[in-house]
Amino acid sequence: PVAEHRLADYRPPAFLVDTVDLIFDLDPKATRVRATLALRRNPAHGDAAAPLVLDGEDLTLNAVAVDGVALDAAAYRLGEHGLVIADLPDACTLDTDVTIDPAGNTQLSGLYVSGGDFFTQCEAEGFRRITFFPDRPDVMARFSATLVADEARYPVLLSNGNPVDRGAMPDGQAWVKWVDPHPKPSYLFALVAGMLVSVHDEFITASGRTVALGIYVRQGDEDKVDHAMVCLKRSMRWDEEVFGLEYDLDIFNIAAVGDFNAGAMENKGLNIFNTALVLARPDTATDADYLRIDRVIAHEYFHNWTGDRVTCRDWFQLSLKEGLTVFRDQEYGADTTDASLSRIEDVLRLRGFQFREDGGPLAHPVRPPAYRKIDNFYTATVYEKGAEVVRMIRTIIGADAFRRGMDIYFATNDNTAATIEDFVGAMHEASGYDFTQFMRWYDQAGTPAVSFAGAYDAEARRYTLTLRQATAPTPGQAEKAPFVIPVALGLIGPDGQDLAGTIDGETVAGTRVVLLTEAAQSFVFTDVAAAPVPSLFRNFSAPIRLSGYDRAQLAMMAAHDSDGFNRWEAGHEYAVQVLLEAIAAHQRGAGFTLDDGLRDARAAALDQAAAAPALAARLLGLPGASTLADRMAVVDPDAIHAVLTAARRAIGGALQARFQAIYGQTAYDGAFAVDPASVGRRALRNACLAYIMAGDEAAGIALAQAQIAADTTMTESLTALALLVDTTSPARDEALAAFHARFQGDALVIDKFFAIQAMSSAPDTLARIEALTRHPDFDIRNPNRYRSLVLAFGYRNALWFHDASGAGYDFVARMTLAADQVNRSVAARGMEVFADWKRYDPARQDKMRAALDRIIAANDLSPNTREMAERVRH
Ligand code: BAL
Ligand code: ZN
Repeated sequence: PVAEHRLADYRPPAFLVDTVDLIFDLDPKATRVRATLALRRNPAHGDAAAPLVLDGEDLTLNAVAVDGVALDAAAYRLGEHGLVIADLPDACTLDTDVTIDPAGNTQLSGLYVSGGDFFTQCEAEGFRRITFFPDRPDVMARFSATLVADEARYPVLLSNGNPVDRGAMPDGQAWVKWVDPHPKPSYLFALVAGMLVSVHDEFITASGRTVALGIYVRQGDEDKVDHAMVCLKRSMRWDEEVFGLEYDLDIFNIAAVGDFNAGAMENKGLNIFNTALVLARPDTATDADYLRIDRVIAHEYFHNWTGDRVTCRDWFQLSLKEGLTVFRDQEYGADTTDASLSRIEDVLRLRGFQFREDGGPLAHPVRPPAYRKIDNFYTATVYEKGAEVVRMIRTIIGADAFRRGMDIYFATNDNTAATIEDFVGAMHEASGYDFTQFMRWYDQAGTPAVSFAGAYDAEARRYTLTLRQATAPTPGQAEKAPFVIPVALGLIGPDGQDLAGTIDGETVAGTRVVLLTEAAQSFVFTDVAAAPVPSLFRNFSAPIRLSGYDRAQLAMMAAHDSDGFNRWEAGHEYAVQVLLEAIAAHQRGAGFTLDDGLRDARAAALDQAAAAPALAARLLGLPGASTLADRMAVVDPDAIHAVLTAARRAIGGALQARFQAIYGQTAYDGAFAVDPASVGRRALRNACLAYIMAGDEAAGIALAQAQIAADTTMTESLTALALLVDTTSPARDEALAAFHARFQGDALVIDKFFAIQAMSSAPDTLARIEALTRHPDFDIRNPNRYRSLVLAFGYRNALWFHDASGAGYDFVARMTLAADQVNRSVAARGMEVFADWKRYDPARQDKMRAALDRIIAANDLSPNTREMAERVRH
C-alpha cells in the first residue's frame, strides 16, 4: 500500500536547489535528460548530516556525478521512487544523466508524446518522471532548459522564460536554450516541442512594457485561437486594474495539446492547455465552451501571481493557490459578463460537485490533513469551496481591506512557497480581524446546514432573526465546531422593497452583513416598519445549505428581491420544493399535476425574453436531476426522471404557443458573436426548442432538424442534436450520422458526438454506449474521449447510470479497470460517480458496492484508483 502523507509531518527539505540546468536530447522513444543541480544544505531542515533524497520514477539512470566526479553504484541508493545520496558536502554540484520513454508514457504525467509532438505535465509530481529532483514545491530553483531535436520534425522548441540562444548542428538537429529568471518549483517546469503553428499578438503592460503573446496549436487549428487571445489580453488588463498585478516576463506563450489529463496548466510563461479549453470557432464550439475558455485562460493567467510568484509550501496548501485563483477567475467572470448570472452558474457548479463531495465518503477539508496520491485532491472542495472561503474573507473584512491584504500577501511572500496561514495572516494585518475561528473553514469538512426563524413585534417595531447552524459528521471528523458564517441579508417589506432596520447602532436600508458564529444566535433589528421577509445569504454569501422558506415567501422573493442572485434562488428553491412533492406523489402512484406557480414563473420569464434573454433562459430552466437527488433521503432516479419529464411536457404544452412565438423571433440573425445579446438569444431559443419538443414532439423534431440544417453555430446545432438523441425517432440516427460525417477529424466535436449520446435519456442508451466503446473513434488513451463517453455517462446520466439492472455501474467499472491500465489519474476520477452509493435503495446499493469491490479486487490496480475506490467504498 502507498504511504499516507500527513500535513503534521511537514519538514523543510534537507537540500535546496539554487539552479538547475537541463539538456534534453528529444527522441520519442529514448529522450536523454542531463541535469546539473547547484545544491546547498538547508539549515531549516535541522539535520546537517541528512542524505540528499531525489524523487525519480520510470527513469533509466545512465550516470551520476558530484562536483564532476562520477559516483559508482555503491555511493548511492537507487530505488523505485528515487535516488538517495549520503555524505554530501554542504554545497555541491550534482550531474545526472537519464533516459526516458516519452512515447510510452500513457500516464501523460512528465514528458510525453501527443500527435507526434512533445508536451509536459509536471503538476503535481510529474517532474520526477523527467529527471531526479527534490520534486516538492518548497524547493524553488532558477531553471534553464536546452532543447535539442530534429529541426525538420520539431521546428518549435519552447520552455519557460525567455529564449537566450539557439543554434543548428550538422546532423539536422537544432537547439534552443531557455532561461527562466524567476525561481520556481519543479511542478511549474514546461517543455513543448513539435510541428506547431502559432498566432501572435502583444500586450502593453500598465507600466509600458511590451509582452509578446503566442498561442501554439497544430496545423489547421490556427483559425480557432482568436477567442483565446482576446481572453488572454482581457485577463492581463483585468489583473492590472483590479489587483494591480502586471505580467513579469517578456513572453507569454500558450500551447494546446489534445491529450491532457486536466483542463490546463499554469507553467511559468508557458501555459499548456487541453485543446478543449483553447480552440473555438462558431461552428465547432458552443457558447458554453467560449465562456469556459474565457474563464480558464483567465484562471491560468492569474496563477502567474497566485501560484507561480507565490507558490505553495506543500500540497496540503493546494487551495492557497487554487481556491484563491478560482475566486479571482470568478470575479473576472462577474466583472466582464453579467454579475448575477455569473454567480448563479458558479453556485450551481459548487452545489453540483462540491456539496455532493462534502456530503459523502470523499468529504475532506479545504486543507486536507492527509493524502496518499495528491492527484486525487484536485477536487471541487480544494477549488470551488476554497474560492468561497476566500470570498467570505472579503465579505467579512470588506473589499478595501481585502485588496490591502492581497498587496501585503504579495509583498511578504513574493518568490516563496507559502502557507494558508501566510495568506490569512496578510488579511489579518490588513483588517485587524481575528481569523482564529474562521480557520475552521480550512480544517473542517462538511457543508453547514443553516435554518432561520423570524419574529416581528409590531408594537416595538422590532424584528428578531434567529439563525442556527449544524454540520453533519464527515469521514474522520465526528464533531463539528461552529463556523464563522457571513450572512449578507436584507429585510423585504410587504411592498417588495427593502426595509430599513437598525442593528448595533447602524441603520441600513439595503444589504448588510451579520456574522453567525454560534450554533444558534439571534439578531435584533429595531425601527423596522413592518413584518419583513428576510432575504438571507444574498449573492450566496456563504457555502451553506439554507432551509426554512415557505412557498409564499419564495414566490415573493422571486418577484421582488433586490438581489439578482436571490431572485433566481427563490424561484429555483420554489421549483425544487414543488418537484420534490411531485416526486413523492409519483412514488405513491399519483399522476402529475402542473403547479400553477411553476408554470406562471416560466410565463413571467418569457415576459422578460426581449429585455433580458440570457436571464430569461436561465429562469425558464428547471432544477436538474442531481439537484433533486441531493435533496432526497433515498434517491429515486426513475421517479426524478419521470417527474422532470412530466413537468417539461406540461409546461411545454401549457405555453406551447408562446415558446413557438419566441422561437420564431430569435432566429439566427446572420452574425456570429459571443457578446451577451447573441449568447442570450441563442440560450433563449434553445430553451424554447426544448419546451416545444417536450410539449409537442413532432413539432420539436421538425424544428430541431431545421435548426441543424441551418448550420449556424455549434450552440444551435448541438442542442438540436441532443434533443433528437433523447428520442427514438429515425431522425436521431440520421442526424447523428450527418453530424459525424460533417465533423469527422475534428476531435473536439467528435467528443461532443460521444457525450450527447452518453447523456441521452433514450431507452436504448446502455446498448448504444456499449457499442460506442467499439466505435473506430473511441480511444481509451485519450482523456477527452474517455471523459466524453464514460464520465459524461457516469456524472450526467443519472437515469441510465442508475438503471436498476446494474448495467450502468458495470459499464463504468469495466471501463475504469481498462483505463487504469493506461492512465491512472484519469481512471481514478471515475470513482467519484459511485461516491453517493449509500444514498440509494438497498438493491442499487448492493450493485454499486459489488462494482466497487470488483475494482478493489483487481490485482494490478493503480494506487490512485485504489485510494479513490477504497475511500468511496468505506
Ligand atoms: N494547477 C492545475 C491546473 C489549474 O488549476 O490551473
Ligand atoms: Zn488552478
